[in-house]
Amino acid sequence: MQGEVKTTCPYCGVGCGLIVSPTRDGWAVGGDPDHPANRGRICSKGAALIDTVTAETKRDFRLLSPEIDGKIADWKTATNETARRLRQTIDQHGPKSVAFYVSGQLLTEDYYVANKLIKGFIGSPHIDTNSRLCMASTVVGHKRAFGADVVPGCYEDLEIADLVILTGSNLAWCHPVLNQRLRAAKEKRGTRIVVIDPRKTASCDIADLHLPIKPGSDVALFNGLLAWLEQNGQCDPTYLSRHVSGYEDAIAAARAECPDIASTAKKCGLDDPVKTDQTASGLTKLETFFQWFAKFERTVTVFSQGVNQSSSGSDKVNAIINNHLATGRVGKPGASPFSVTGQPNAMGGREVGGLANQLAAHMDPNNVNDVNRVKRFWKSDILKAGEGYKAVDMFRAIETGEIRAVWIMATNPAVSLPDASRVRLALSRCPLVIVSDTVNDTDTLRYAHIKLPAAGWGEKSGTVTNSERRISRQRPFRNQQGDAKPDWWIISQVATAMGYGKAFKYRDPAEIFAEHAALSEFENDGVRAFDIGIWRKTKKSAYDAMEPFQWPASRKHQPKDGAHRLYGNGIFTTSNGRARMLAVQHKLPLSQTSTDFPLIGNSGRYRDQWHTMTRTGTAARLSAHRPEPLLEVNPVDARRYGLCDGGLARIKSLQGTALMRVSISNAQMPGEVFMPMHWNDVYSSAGGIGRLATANVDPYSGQPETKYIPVSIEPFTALWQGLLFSNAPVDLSHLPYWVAASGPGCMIYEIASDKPCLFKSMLTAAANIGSDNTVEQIIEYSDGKKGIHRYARLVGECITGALFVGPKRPTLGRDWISTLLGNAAISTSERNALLAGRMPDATAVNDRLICSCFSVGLTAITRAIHTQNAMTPADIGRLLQAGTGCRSCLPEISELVSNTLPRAAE
Ligand SMILES: Nc1nc2c(c(=O)[nH]1)N[C@H]1C(S)=C(S)[C@@H](COP(=O)(O)OP(=O)(O)OC[C@H]3O[C@@H](n4cnc5c(=O)[nH]c(N)nc54)[C@H](O)[C@@H]3O)O[C@H]1N2
Ligand SMILES: Nc1nc2c(c(=O)[nH]1)N[C@H]1C(S)=C(S)[C@@H](COP(=O)(O)OP(=O)(O)OC[C@H]3O[C@@H](n4cnc5c(=O)[nH]c(N)nc54)[C@H](O)[C@@H]3O)O[C@H]1N2
Ligand code: SF4
Ligand SMILES: [Mo]
Repeated sequence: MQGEVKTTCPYCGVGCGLIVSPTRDGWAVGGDPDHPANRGRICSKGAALIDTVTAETKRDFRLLSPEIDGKIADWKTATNETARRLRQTIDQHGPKSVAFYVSGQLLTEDYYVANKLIKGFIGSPHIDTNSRLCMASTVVGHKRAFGADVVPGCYEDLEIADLVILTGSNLAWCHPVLNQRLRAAKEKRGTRIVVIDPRKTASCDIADLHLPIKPGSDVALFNGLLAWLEQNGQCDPTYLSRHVSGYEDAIAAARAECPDIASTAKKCGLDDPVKTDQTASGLTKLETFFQWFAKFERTVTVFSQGVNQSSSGSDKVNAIINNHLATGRVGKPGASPFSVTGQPNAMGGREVGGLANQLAAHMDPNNVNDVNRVKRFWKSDILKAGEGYKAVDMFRAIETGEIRAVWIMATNPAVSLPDASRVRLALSRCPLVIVSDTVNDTDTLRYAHIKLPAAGWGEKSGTVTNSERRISRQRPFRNQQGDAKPDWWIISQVATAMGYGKAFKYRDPAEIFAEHAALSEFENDGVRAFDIGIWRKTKKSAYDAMEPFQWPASRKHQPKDGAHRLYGNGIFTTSNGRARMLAVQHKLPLSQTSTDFPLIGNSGRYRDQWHTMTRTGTAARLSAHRPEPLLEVNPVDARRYGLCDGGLARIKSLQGTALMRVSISNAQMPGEVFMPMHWNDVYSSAGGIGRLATANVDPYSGQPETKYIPVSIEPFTALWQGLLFSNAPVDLSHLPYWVAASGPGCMIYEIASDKPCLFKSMLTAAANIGSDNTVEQIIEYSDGKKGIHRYARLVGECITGALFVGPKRPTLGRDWISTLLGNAAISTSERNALLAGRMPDATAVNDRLICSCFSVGLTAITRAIHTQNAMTPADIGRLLQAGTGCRSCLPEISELVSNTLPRAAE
């Protein structure tokens, strides 16, 4: 299509700049050395972007045409019919019967247009976004403390700080390039790093201190810190008197709750002998943490979902910010509270006002002046004051029939919302479900009456804002697949078909960005922090040439090169210019364990999967890192509940059940288990945890408590287990356990059941992918006594399926077999090796992928440690190259060399 293209990664909120260059048979991707977020760095997900792009096209993962009630339609019919059904709903049930549920993965331009259509023209306040599950508590915390939703710091702060605290953040896996920057800074200048997380994560690899607090106890910890700072004369009275209000109340609350270190330790579960081992200085870990906070002026506290996804999420955010305000450490070089955002455009969504309690461009839906201003700007005669339903309530209103039409864009709520069974029930009852997505099968799409194919990364054009307020361009480098169209185009066409054409006459995203910029400076006069007015008249050519910049970017405040901070002068966005400290109190999580559900279920992310796997699940090298969802459990609990490593376990909560492979690990504290958030009905029989999670929410932010799910666990005894390889879809719905993963040449299914099964039928039932006149043949080997069965399905000389069954989980060369299925023909020796269950080359057995850049697995690394005396990650790098590419696997390699890596099930 064209030469080198500079664009931005579509995954995490680090917002790395990438360069995509054409190659003979596709494209190559690398980090952009000029982009300030990453300066050429990249992580395992970013590096595998081309794999996902290629896989999704090759293997028919994409949604290529609009569909109405299961029938393919052209765009004119689809947009007209969408408009007609929305209009009919509005006519019969009023505008508030319509809702949009959108996403931090939309580009700013898409987001702006969706927000404008529903609020300004349909006249419904009900638009909310998956950021409700993600950043909503931080938005509340920022507004309460600073008067606006502003991240004061920038990435450079992590490099120049003396102390970096990661609380509720697994930076090594979730913001890997920021973690690389932090690691490099530590190597250079010895930055102290503290991790506050109930479990030991990959981020602990470079930490000096890990505080495994009791889940949900962050407010007590930071209240304890505040009380201690005050008692020890470590607060900054000058800063407080000039720039902060609420200090006395906040201190009183903190002191009442946590008068000393001992009481704080008790509240946070750090009085447990297992957790309190003293540091070299003879102090307890908690004392050490407090002393470091007092000592290092340059302190950054990074926080993420361990803080936000809680019924006290907003208070946790303010408890953190309180300590930074008390010590005058906000927006100064190397000193700030720092919320790292999750999605590529979580920030952009907050800027356009995509949350139900936002209006647009940092304006308030409850402020009549703001509403009138936006009304004038949009030339809307229907925009009204008032908030819409937040995500959980929105789906409740769908369930009751109050909302009768929902348009879901770029999110998969049937998986990611808590109490997912109830969300599915709501969707199944909703008279009109419209879903815009890039792929052709998601749990949510299965409920759609109208499916609209969206152009994906690499095809669409627009902007995203990263965690440090930096706006960058995503640029296209390939043609749109099938009939797929950019989201802004789809929304504008529907708006036009509904009769609002005048307000949605956009020809390209540059026009939308210019309008968004104009609204941000409209009657602003410095009142609203978000102002990118210098772009208000931008033309396509300037937009296309846009370099990454941080906001604000207004006539008063021109962005400069380099890092930019806000509030460093102590003047905040509140009416009196003072920041606010808040009196907050530790509250127990709303979800509570009980005798029926005695364990705390924690949930979160894996290094190489992205959310509900619709994209990362298509790439073999990303799937190989963790091919199955693991229930991570402490050895004590494993014994108590009769679980064994590598076995299967049933997990139950008040809401639902799940089935996962067990991984026994000391990284988990007794009484707590960890589960990944990624699996769903497309990739597993029962690996989704949305069905387990409670829909308890923070009272201020409405953010669900997905990090604290009371559960019970019990062994699931399988009669047999198997590995199934197939390059045609297989219906496994009769099995209690199956998990699908993409292999190099086909899909690989882990299967198991407590009942006998007709094994051969699983292969024959798969759609025949040979041409009509090719004979399909099943070759087999069985040892009935041992319960071992092996089958291969051949079409001509090609192998199209294989199945291995035994009483235990077969440990086979997944990659080797999967590659065979991708090949044109197999040799006799390969055929014999398959039936004998023998791999021709033991090194091809990639039991668990550690380094995805150089395809190095656990076995090879372990062997290098034992036989080649590798002592450090650098040794492993020299011997195997592992860990020398994107470096995302360094934490795991260093765990392996120190021989403490919890062995995940093979
Ligand atoms: N690989 C990968 N990277 C991603 C994503 C992905 O899907 N995959 N998603 C992106 C998105 S949208 C987001 S929001 C971010 C999320 O990034 P993170 O927030 O870093 O990721 P999580 O794994 O959800 O949770 C972080 C940690 O919170 C801990 N935690 C649980 N309860 C508590 C508690 O009560 N207190 C404290 N202090 N910690 C607790 C968990 O043990 C977990 O290790 O990641 C982004 N990056
Ligand atoms: N238990 C538990 N639940 C959680 C979390 C947790 O930690 N634990 N984390 C929460 C958090 S922080 C988040 S952010 C959410 C994420 O949850 P979701 O937003 O539901 O997850 P995704 O898989 O990213 O869904 C994005 C969808 O958009 C599609 N898509 C991709 N690009 C485009 C595009 O350009 N246009 C359109 N129209 N569609 C596109 C993808 O194919 C996919 O179906 O999950 C939340 N749920
Ligand atoms: S850290 Fe990785 S996933 Fe995040 S933006 Fe950078 S390359 Fe993408
Ligand atoms: Mo998120």
